[in-house]
Amino acid sequence: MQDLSLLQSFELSEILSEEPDRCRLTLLGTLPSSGNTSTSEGHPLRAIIRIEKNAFASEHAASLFKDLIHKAKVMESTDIYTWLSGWTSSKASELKQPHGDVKINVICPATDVHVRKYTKQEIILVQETPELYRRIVEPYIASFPPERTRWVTEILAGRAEQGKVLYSSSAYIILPDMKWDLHTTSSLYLVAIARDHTLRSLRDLRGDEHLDLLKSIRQEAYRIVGDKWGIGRGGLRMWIHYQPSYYHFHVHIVNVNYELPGMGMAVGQAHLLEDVIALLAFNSNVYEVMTLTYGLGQQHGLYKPMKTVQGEIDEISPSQR
Ligand code: M7G
Repeated sequence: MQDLSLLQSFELSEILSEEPDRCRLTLLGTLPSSGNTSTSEGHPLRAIIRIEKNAFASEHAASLFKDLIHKAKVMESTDIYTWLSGWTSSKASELKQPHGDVKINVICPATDVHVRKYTKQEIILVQETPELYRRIVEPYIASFPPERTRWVTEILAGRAEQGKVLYSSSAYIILPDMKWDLHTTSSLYLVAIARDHTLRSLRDLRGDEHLDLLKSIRQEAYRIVGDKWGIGRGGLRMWIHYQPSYYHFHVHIVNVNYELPGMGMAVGQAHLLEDVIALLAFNSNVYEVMTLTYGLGQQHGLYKPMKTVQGEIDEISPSQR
């Protein structure tokens, strides 16, 4: 089909597929017949149209960023993190839209840990026994300065993102995650943050102490997304990362149909809240005694120590293990 004027007469009837993670929309509709075929003459023809955004060209990265930032609006800013909505188009009509078509995240000043986290890298799978947790992971967590989670303290103390808080109690807070553009329901992404700062990760969860907290987060998350976005039970995927980037306990609350790129939803890394609740109900100390298997990027602070011990473990013959 060479005739662009025919394409301009596209009549949309249905959105077949919305894939925000791939920046892709697939549409069903009709196009007028070009009159070339005897069978279709006069009748509109059924047509599928797929629109996909191209990847950014890295060779123009600096000018691309400057151009985008020129038209961007700050969505939120907490501690060293700022996220903005930007417009790739310069058309006045599009600039008037309340939401841009790109999201820009800024971390400044960025630490080495941030640089390593965002560097593309190979991963290996490691097995963390309770003993390795105590010997390697706990000291690693303790080595982070308090500034690492200052964004959490700012939110919990009521000094940041307060206009966006969806739920707050003496035990936790629910608000939109920095990853969300705040309006695309198909990529809805919220985060529940516990107030108890001694609760660092999945490893610290105990059934007798934390089941009420986890069940309450599950209940309120369903209530909020049901009331506000019309998403019913079964429409949410809630998970806990191990290892997380930030060792202050939080739960990811995401539209179940959204496929997060990268490691965010990988097996081993993301533990379903439902499964965590079931396991803790079965055995209150399960995360104290369990061996946890997860992927670690080459740049991760735990990569070298865990790879070294993993090598030592692999050298022991199975009969000695
Ligand atoms: P994580 O499992 O520790 O690490 O999750 P990840 O970033 O590798 O997923 C922390 C979650 O908190 C992520 O989903 C972040 O996008 C989110 N997050 C991080 N920061 C710094 C902020 C922030 O300042 N505000 C909000 N609302 N969310 C944040």
